[in-house]
Amino acid sequence: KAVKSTVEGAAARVAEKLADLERPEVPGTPGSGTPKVAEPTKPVEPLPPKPDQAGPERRTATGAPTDAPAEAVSGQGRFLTTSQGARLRDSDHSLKAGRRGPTLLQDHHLREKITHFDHERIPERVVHARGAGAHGTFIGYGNARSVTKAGFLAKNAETPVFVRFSTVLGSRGSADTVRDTRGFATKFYTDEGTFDLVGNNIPVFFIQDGIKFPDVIHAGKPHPDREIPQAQSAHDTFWDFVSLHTEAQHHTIWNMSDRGIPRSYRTMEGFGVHTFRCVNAAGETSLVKFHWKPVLGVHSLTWEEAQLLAGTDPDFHRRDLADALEAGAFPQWELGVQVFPDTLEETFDDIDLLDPTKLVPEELAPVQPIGLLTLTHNPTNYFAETEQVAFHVGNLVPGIDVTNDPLLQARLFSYVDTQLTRLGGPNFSQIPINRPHAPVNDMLRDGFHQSAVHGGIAPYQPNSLDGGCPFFAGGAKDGAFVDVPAHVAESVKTREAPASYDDHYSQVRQFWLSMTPPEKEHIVAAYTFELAKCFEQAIKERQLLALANIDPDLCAQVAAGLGLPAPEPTVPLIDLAPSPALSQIGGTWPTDGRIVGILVDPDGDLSGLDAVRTAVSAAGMVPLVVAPYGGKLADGTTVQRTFAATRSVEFDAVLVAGSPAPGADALVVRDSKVGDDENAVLDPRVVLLLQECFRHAKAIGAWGAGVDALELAGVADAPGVLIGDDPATVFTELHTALGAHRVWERFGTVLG
Ligand code: HDE
Repeated sequence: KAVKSTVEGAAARVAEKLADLERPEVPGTPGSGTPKVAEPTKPVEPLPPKPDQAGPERRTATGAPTDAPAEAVSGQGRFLTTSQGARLRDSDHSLKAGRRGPTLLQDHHLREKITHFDHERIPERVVHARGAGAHGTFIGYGNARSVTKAGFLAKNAETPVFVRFSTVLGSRGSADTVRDTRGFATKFYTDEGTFDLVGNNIPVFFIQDGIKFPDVIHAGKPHPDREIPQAQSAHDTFWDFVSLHTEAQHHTIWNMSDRGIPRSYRTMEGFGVHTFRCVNAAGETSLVKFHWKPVLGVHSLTWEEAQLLAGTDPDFHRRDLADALEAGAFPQWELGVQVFPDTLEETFDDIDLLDPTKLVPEELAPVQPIGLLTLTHNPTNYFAETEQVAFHVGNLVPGIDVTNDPLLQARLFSYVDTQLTRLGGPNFSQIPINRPHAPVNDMLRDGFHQSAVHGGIAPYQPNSLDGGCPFFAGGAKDGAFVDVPAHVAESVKTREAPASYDDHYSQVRQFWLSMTPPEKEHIVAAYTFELAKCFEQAIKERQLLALANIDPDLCAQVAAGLGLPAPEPTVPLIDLAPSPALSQIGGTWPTDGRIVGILVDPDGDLSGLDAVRTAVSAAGMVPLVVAPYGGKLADGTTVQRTFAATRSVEFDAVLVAGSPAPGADALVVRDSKVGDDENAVLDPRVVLLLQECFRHAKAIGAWGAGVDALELAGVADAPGVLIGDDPATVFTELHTALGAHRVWERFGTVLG
């Protein structure tokens, strides 16, 4: 009875409240002839945008209030809260029926925490899953005006960019230094809309038509039965594909060359691969290939270094990029273009510009620099930026348009499509890293993860309700993207390729003939390694046949390594003029951010050490002091690496400092029973380190009795081994040697 009266009381109070409420006047009543709900009679302005949801005040890690930008503080606000902002007293214990449980279903905090965690992962990219990103700036030189009207290329125009480098085949957690193509994708946040240049570090591609992309990727990815090998092309299905589809041989020889194992993302070239059609302000068109030229030069690892690094530091490239940015060694690339007349044939010097398995040698069409990219900042959050960034070859700006390259045409479909699954719906361009910096006024509405609160009532065009807005731009004068009215050959529908696409070998041979002896040696070793990892005899033989069609000498060397007969070529060998620009050897380059290991005997003579460390830093490089054990040396220097925790592959060059003191048993181990110099032996970890550096053709320096160590390791007398009494002179010579990246003449003499 009591309950009943309470309910009745409440109902009465609600009725009273409702009676007090001021009711809106209803225009017309049923039957009176006027509609019950008012129709809008005049256009209304869109609703004002809602302010972004305000975050809690910012606090430092210790809880003190701070004005630091959000990305600089570890957490926000003083108290831990739920996703709804309720403060939490405990996030370590679930709510249980008594101390010994069971856990209660009603524990909403436990459920929120676990549920969110359960859904933290999104699908990794189907290709290019492993990557590293960086923010930067692009500055135009202004000299591309005659070719393209793109505003971001204007003189001194500054455009923010985000770049993502990647491998292709490996999963998100795979190693950086595998033999593979590297992605080099750049998002230019221009005033005229976002432009994405989604390129690779290799200027040609495996296939000529995008319809074969699933095939080549299925062949390169791990075998579907055992899901091995990870991030490798050294397996049967890859070589089955490329030996059957000989159009892939050009890309494959680039992968087998040193280009497949870059030293650093900072020392990679980038290529747009396809030919683009550019248009200038006068409406004149040109065909254009885009190139990125690294200011630090193009440099690679050796295959042995790459393999060791995959184990000792799988994040080698990611770390190198992040460390360089943090240290202020900002990597730079010049954007360059090769420009060709836009003819009906779409060829240049008989090279089909729409065939993505062909390049145009720089000797025939020089790369003209048109702007400078400088990377300056690491991402604040890997997932938010590097993982969620979504590139698309169709993100174009006025002045740059596509061609009919059948590979590019398929890409124009694929990139948006893949984001729908990967980023969970059609609104991925609202994710902060993908937001254009140009104003957006689209009529795309709703969908999963819609975070915009659109005003107005008429998301269609034209309309007469939302003020008739937005309007179409009146063509190019209003900065509109106008598709270039390129000629389309009148033809019949067909599933065929042009005849020029049948030449699968001439440029592969040209690449081979353009290499220097050490580069050729590396290519032979790479083919031999990869084919030796295949099991099927027929696949090895078929690939040897492809090699014979590239170059009989290349084929013979690989065949010898495999213990198989070398077949005769089945196509006439075409000798195109070699292109020296394809070789990585020659010239000297800046050494910014290179790592110099300094081996030190803690009991030895430390004089000169400090000066050398300072000189290495002053030269823009990173000195790392390596000693048998950690802690501090007698002169106060901190040991950064111990023999147990480092491997030669971490360094671009090594120095052996000073002398081991008589009787010291750290760097140089003397035979304790005999105790004389003749029986001195070197710590085996130092022997390994020095011999690896020697084999990998790195510059090695030593002064004073540090030279003993080189002698004991058997590496004292060879080109690029720099010995002297004065540490400063030794370092200067080492620095000069490092400018050439490696002591090239040592290859072939010690590697056999
Ligand atoms: Fe891609 N490629 N691709 N690709 N590609 C993707 O897009 C695709 C091709 C390249 O760091 C995917 O967002 C097709 C050539 C880079 O986020 C996908 C074809 C070149 C990246 C896709 C190609 C590239 C991708 C996977 C043949 C060099 C990484 C995830 C028609 C010019 C971008 C994604 C990043 C990524 C499709 C060929 C470069 C599936 C269908 C040629 C650098 O959309």
